[in-house]
Amino acid sequence: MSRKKAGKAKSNPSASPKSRESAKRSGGAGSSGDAQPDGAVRPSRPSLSSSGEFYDLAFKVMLVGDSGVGKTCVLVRFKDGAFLAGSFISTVGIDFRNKVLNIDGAKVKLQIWDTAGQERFRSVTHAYYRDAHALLLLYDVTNKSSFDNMQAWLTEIHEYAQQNVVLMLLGNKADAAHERVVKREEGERLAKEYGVPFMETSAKSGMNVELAFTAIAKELKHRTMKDEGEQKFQLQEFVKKETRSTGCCGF
Ligand SMILES: Nc1nc2c(ncn2[C@@H]2O[C@H](COP(=O)(O)OP(=O)(O)OP(=O)(O)O)[C@@H](O)[C@H]2O)c(=O)[nH]1
Ligand SMILES: [Mg+2]
Repeated sequence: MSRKKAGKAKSNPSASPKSRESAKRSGGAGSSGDAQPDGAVRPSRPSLSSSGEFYDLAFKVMLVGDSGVGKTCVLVRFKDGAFLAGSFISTVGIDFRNKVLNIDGAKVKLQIWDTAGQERFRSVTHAYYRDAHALLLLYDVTNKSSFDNMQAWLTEIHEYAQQNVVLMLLGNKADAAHERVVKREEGERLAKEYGVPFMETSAKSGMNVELAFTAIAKELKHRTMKDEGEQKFQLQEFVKKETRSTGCCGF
């Protein structure tokens, strides 16, 4: 299996759809290998990166949800293992980071797009949906309106994203027990209604953050590399099992 280097994390906070095209040409997830009919990228030639990271498959994952729900913090927790405490700096436009995961023997590169939740950047976000292989839709368990807006986000996703996009609902800030206004059961109910996997996360404590991205990467990998005789991967079942075993959401 050939492997390609993973590009270094890039920061492009105000990227427009136009600049995104040039980013693609100069090394975005969609440009560094052979695009397959399923949209996954399988690099054709191995090469060595400065960080020594190679990958077999590449996918684009988008973080969406209202402003302030913790999208950037979830991404920073996943990428750097740190929590961005202190004053809230709202994302402008869009930004992305890469991370390579080892999924069942394959190196899977996730290019993760961190979108701005603010309404005024919505048209920028719309332009990215169609390229996304997976979407993590976040609300804040301490903010009722962010949860009430899930319906509108799901409608938007239905309108702009690919039909077979992998979708997961995340209730973030589960560490903030005293400020919680959305019960875990409410999140579970909504997810069930829409048939999507669900878990509560905390960018602050790190709870379930790695799991959310790993589950997405597993689903995308299994969809792309269907090995003979291998059992079909069940994302919902995996999430249920793993969140239970990590004692999810026991705040
Ligand atoms: N307690 C707690 N606070 C969090 C958590 N995640 C994020 N925050 C805080 O919530 C605020 C907003 O976080 P961001 O990650 O910047 O929010 P965002 O969704 O990226 O917002 P936009 O960029 O405007 O769309 C910051 O002050 C964070 O410190 C969490 O898991 N727990
Ligand atoms: Mg942000």
